[in-house]
Amino acid sequence: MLSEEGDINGLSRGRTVRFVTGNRHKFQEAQRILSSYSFEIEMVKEKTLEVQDKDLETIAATSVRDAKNRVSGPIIVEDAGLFIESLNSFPGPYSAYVYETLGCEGVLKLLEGQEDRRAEFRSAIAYIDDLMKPAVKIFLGVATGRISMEMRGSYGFGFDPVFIPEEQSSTFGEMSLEEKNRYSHRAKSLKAFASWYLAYLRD
Ligand code: ITT
Repeated sequence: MLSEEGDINGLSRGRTVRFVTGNRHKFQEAQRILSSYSFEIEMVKEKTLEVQDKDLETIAATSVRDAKNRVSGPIIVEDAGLFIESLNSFPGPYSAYVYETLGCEGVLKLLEGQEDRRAEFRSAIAYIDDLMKPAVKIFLGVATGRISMEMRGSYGFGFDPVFIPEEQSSTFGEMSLEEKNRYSHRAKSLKAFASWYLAYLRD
């Protein structure tokens, strides 16, 4: 049974999930996406351990286990990245570093003269709570699309100004939060998480 506070028999599953992230844009997107589900999310602003690995799932799982040492209750972390087809999926798991060093301009330069501009954003959400520890649940979301010819738009963050989702002509950078959430990798992984979580709470 859920108590007023949402805990189940005083255990750690409950109506508030903590999103451990250093990125407030991610949190704002998540808040909007999850607003139609009957649980709250709260941002815990903290950088989590990010191991080097080719799989976002592994990185997210390691991060959430690390975060669990400091944050109580049900928590999620997300690892995301931009995978560019003609660059053999680069920058992928190195997206944060590549964004900091080369930025959107650098990615456009790498693709100069390249006709194949296919790319995808991927998101891996990892969930853990005190009951599940050390087990972790992972939820994936992918947004396919292409890299634009130039930077467009000032909404969002990271590579948003150069990513055009499939069948659209605007970049994520030109889209409002609501619009981006219709197509984004993060919306897909978070919705998969939210559906599972509601069923898990009912169990
Ligand atoms: P955390 O604290 O949650 O780890 P972060 O910004 O370091 O935040 P990630 O490692 O998951 O996040 O993301 C890697 C980079 O990929 C991120 O810094 C962006 O440059 C880019 N990225 C991920 N999702 C994006 C999105 O929805 N739009 C634009 N760029 C994105």
